[in-house]
Amino acid sequence: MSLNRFSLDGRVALVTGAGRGIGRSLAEGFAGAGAKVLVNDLHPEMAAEAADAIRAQGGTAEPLAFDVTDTAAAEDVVARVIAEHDRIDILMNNAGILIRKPVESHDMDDWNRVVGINLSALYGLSRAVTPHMKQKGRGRIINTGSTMSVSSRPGVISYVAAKHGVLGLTRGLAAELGPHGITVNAIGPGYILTEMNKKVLGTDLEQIVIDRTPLARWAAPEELQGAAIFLASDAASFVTGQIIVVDGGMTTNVFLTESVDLGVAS
Ligand code: NAP
Ligand code: GCO
Repeated sequence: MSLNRFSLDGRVALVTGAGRGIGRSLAEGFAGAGAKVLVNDLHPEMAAEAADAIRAQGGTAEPLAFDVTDTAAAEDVVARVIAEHDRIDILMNNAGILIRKPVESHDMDDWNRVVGINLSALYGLSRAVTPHMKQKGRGRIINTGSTMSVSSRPGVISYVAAKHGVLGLTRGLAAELGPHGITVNAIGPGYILTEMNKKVLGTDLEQIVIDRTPLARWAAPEELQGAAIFLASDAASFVTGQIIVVDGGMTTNVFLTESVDLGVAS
């Protein structure tokens, strides 16, 4: 075993939604830790560009474009990966979307689309890799949740429900797959500067997030790499069924950060 328990040398990792944003950053992080990364995205050109960028930095990566909600395609991809690489050590279920609408206009199409991508697809891909990981006696499944896995806010009801579901999926799979040497965990990003939040930057929400976050800022996608690499590595060999919330302290903070000196005896 490597002296560096955080190393991913020799591991094969599939990262979904990795054409940009958090997923791309996680793919880069896994590659930097030594993994061969299969870069998934809905868009072939985005997957290819992200994989090219990882190789240009000396990492090992190849694109693997498919729609994570297409269970048959996902199962076919996993079978091809195992046939070609004889292993898939890490499944990083990251792809996700968000719809911001009040309940009265947040219709069932919205609900089904968000739950399909943010929750059902994670189950489909986890099912696809489980037989192989069981045969190997080891595996890492990491799900991208959110602060909305452990809290909520108005206007994103399908997202809150799906992300709470991600936590339940994580815990349920951890319970069932643990005896087979497979750990299942989640990361819960806070407010991250990605395309998903492009529409809220410049609105009141941008400052509200800062005011509610003890670290008083939004985060960069690469600030999620550490938690994901840890969970993917031997360093987390006895960690399963957990969520690592990476939110600058937001979900532990009941006061506006600017009021931090209120009620403190001077
Ligand atoms: P992003 O910038 O929108 O990137 C997500 C990527 O996934 C996009 O390239 C997207 O393609 C792709 N994707 C969407 N549907 C897909 C599908 N069916 N199959 C394959 N790929 C698909 O989002 P992000 O901010 O990086 O978020 C990534 C994950 O982190 C999501 O699960 C999100 O819920 C979660 N998260 C984000 C934040 C945040 O503040 N950004 C915080 C907490 C959790 P399209 O361009 O077609 O959508
Ligand atoms: C929003 C944001 C959040 C983040 C994230 C917070 O509109 O509130 O997009 O939902 O994406 O989920 O953890």
